[in-house]
Amino acid sequence: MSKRKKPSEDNPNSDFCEFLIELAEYEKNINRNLFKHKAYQKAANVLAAHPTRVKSGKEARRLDGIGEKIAKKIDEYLETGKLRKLENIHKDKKANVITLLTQVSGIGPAKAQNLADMGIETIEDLRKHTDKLTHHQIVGLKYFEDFQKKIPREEIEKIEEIIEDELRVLDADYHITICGSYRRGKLESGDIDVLITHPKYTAETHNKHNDRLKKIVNALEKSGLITDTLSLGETKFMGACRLKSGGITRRLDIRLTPFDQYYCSILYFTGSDMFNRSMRAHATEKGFILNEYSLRPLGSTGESQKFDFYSF
Ligand code: 8GT
Ligand code: MN
Ligand code: MN
Repeated sequence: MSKRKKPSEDNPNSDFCEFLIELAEYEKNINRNLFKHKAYQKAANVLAAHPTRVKSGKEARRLDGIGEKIAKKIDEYLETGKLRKLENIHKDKKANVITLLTQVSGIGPAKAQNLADMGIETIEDLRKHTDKLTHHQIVGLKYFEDFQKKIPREEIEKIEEIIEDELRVLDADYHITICGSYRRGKLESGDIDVLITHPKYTAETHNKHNDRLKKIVNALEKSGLITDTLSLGETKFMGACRLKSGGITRRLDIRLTPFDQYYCSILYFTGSDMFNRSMRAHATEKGFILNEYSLRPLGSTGESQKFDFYSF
């Protein structure tokens, strides 16, 4: 997962989106106000999807998710070309340090604050204090520069091919779908999100399959694709991979999901986060519950998975 999201290129409101995303990151990482974080993020998304240039705060207010305060910021930006609030944040040394530290994979806002309080100000400082870091954070730091770089689609296609080839050796029946921003058609991604299932692996037989993902990860390590593991559970792998020809180490997420939940998992793992939120709200309005496992009528027990393919 990359920690910074930029608006798409063909967006007439991209400058608004940029400052809203920056404010959203500030609320998440420094203020730790998730409510405000989501509000700014939603406003950025709404503006990113708006086909024409917004000419005033008043016009922006007519859009869903843009209230008085954000409308005022749009006016201030249109009038002065900048935002006082952001200017002040840029001058705040501690805020800059925390923003930098949260760019390291595995370092969240609380840990970043903690490290900043200890006087750690740069990536260099951090490299001298790895004793204060978890395994995940140490690997994140090791590949800090690489993980900042976006991954072109063609590289993801190559990685997909290798995963397919390696898994076919294990078992011909594996299904693989690359999700995340790649599945949303982006030309570049922050990481590679791989979803895997197998017809014999179902929600009911889950217990009998608890070493399946480990075997998959082992095979991909042996092939030389996976270089590091950040965390590995029965259904979720987070780590790093590298093409032999590529040279840049990439973040790799793998989920193993039961066959009978595959389509809801694909939907969930494709995102975006914001799209998932609005899709879940839409399902609720229609009397359904949608999550990464199933789509089922509101009030049903959840024991039955028979609604999984309900609308696919
Ligand atoms: P990217 O190009 O920056 O990687 O963009 P992305 O592919 O949209 O983001 P991602 O962080 O890789 O997440 C892909 C999808 O996985 C998200 O849309 C979200 O629905 C789902 N997801 C999880 N776990 C988590 C999590 O811990 N954080 C986030 N942000 N998303 C998660 O399954
Ligand atoms: Mn991811
Ligand atoms: Mn991703």
